[in-house]
Amino acid sequence: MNDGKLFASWALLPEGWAQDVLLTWDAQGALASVDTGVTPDASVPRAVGPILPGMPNLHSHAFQRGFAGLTEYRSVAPGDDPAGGDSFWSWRTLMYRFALRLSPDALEAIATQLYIEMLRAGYTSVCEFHYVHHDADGKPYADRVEMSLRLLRAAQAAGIGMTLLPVLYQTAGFGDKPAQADQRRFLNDVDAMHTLLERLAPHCAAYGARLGLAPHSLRAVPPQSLKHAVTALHAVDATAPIHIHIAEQQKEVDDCLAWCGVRPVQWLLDHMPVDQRWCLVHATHMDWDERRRLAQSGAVAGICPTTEANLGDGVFDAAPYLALGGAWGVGSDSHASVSAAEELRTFEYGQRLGLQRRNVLASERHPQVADRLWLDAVAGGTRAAARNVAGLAVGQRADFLVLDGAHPTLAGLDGPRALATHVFASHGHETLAEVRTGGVRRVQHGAHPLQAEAGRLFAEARTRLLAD
Ligand code: NGQ
Ligand code: ZN
Repeated sequence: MNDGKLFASWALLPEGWAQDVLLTWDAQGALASVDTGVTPDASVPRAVGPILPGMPNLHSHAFQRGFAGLTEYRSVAPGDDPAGGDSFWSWRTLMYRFALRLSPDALEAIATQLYIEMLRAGYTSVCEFHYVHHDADGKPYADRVEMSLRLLRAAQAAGIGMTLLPVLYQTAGFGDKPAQADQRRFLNDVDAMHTLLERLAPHCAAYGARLGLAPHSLRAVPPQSLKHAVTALHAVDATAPIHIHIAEQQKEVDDCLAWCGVRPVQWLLDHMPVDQRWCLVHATHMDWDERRRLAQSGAVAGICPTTEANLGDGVFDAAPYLALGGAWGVGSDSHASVSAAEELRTFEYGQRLGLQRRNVLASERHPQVADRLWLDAVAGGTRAAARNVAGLAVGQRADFLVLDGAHPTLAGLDGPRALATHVFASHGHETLAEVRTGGVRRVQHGAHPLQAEAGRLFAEARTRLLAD
């Protein structure tokens, strides 16, 4: 039986901090009650510190964890002017080299390690934007769902909630530019994608995962395919989430303008029924009108601050978007960093550096900037994940974190100050005592029961990949 209860002096509910909170959850791992102002009897377990809702990670390419940290050297993309220096595009060339060597076993080892790291860092669900579908020659595996199943297994082993987003990838650039040889593992036509979705639906149901679709980008999916793929997805599940990379690089915006005369976010809003089911990953480069329309659409802006910094993408201009009520959440994307707190901190710091101000994303309702960031990112991440993970409310999954109130960094602080310190002034994850998904304790005293074994398999897999 999986039902349980936990009392905490402080808990961050969707509407804000509450005191003396008793959570109870049922045998299926859903919250059955959230009561405040409670005086618990002695038999009720007490949390060692404030409780936070678990953070959904809205954007992950799990395999990229396998070479995180290994592209931080000078390398110029073919065709690039060496004087221009390294760029997103030269990084991508290195990333493709790694993707070409990946085996199913390596993917499972890397993803298992990564998902354990995510849990230890405060993420309780992940949206996996999965595009390495085929073998190294670009031929489908005997079972087309091979690589997808490895990701589902990794998520189950770690105990993280999963939204699986198989990626549709067809072209190397706007205007039907033929795919490059080093993109061969990613390619499917819309019929093959429809079949993949139909095959994956029962697997996802069996693993308790949500299935969606990710047309990779406007660069990689021509308009007709985009429309047909969304129709195919809706035949499988009319409410399924749709994620797309949209405007990460200035070159992408320029190429889109050259192709159709309008910018990528504008093109998408003009041609597709963008609503709450959509997540626009890296909506970095938007003009005022795009920003206003995206905020009004209900779609989620998928922001990946540490990856966007690492790849030199640009800064998402957050203050006006948030002022318009735009939905957003965070993803660890390339996994240069895996930490919910660090993504939020980096997001706020990008604004501070740009505007030469402090606490840019605090609001009248949430003067503590960490409260605002955490609650917004849970709400937007939940919409992107399309699972019941909207925080500490009845009917939602019992996905939550317990801060370590006994740690010197947090000792003696109330809930709001403890969260602010966790986000802005803790070193790594040592201020996280416990992480639960569906009520089950996955991380205790910062440790996951599988971490030693998973770490060993990860290191072995990476050594083999680098040797080949
Ligand atoms: C990806 N990653 O699909 O892994 C992309 C790079 C591309 C990021 N955009 C490839 N961070 O966009 O073409
Ligand atoms: Zn991505």
